[in-house]
Amino acid sequence: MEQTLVLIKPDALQRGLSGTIIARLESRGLKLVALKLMQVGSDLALQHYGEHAEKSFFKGLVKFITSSPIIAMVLEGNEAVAIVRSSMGETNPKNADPGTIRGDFALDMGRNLIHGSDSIDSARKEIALFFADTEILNYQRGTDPWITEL
Ligand code: IDP
Ligand code: MG
Repeated sequence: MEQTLVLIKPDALQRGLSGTIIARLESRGLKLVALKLMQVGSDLALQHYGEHAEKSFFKGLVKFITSSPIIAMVLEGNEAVAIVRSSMGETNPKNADPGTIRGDFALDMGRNLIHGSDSIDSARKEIALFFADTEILNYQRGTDPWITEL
């Protein structure tokens, strides 16, 4: 089953929105298979956001993600990568549809609350950056057949 990395960014924790964000993804049917509260250090931030190293906003992005704790989690489900991206909404909250997390709770590109992997390949790499294999659990929920047609 497909897995994706989600980060609840510092702004979301500071604003008390982590429970709301987890609830939205969990109630969509995605299964939580790993979760931790953590402080991102600069090494991890540079690795995670390395693709943006040349961008003008990179320095601010690294400063922001290391500024206060985050919640990292792995979510599992059919097409989990695309499902999370659609629940997140567009990167710029101005363009994010109402009903999405960014569209309902964010205003600013640099304070857009949530990260979700953008492809299966980046999900695999990002999950390995944030979690050891032993931290990712494999379990069944009684509701699984009511969420996914097997
Ligand atoms: P994504 O989070 O929707 O995948 P990316 O393009 O991967 O968006 O950018 C990573 C993060 O960098 C964004 O979530 C946002 O916080 C920040 N970011 C992207 N573009 C800008 C910008 O133009 N100004 C400020 N921050 C930006
Ligand atoms: Mg991205």
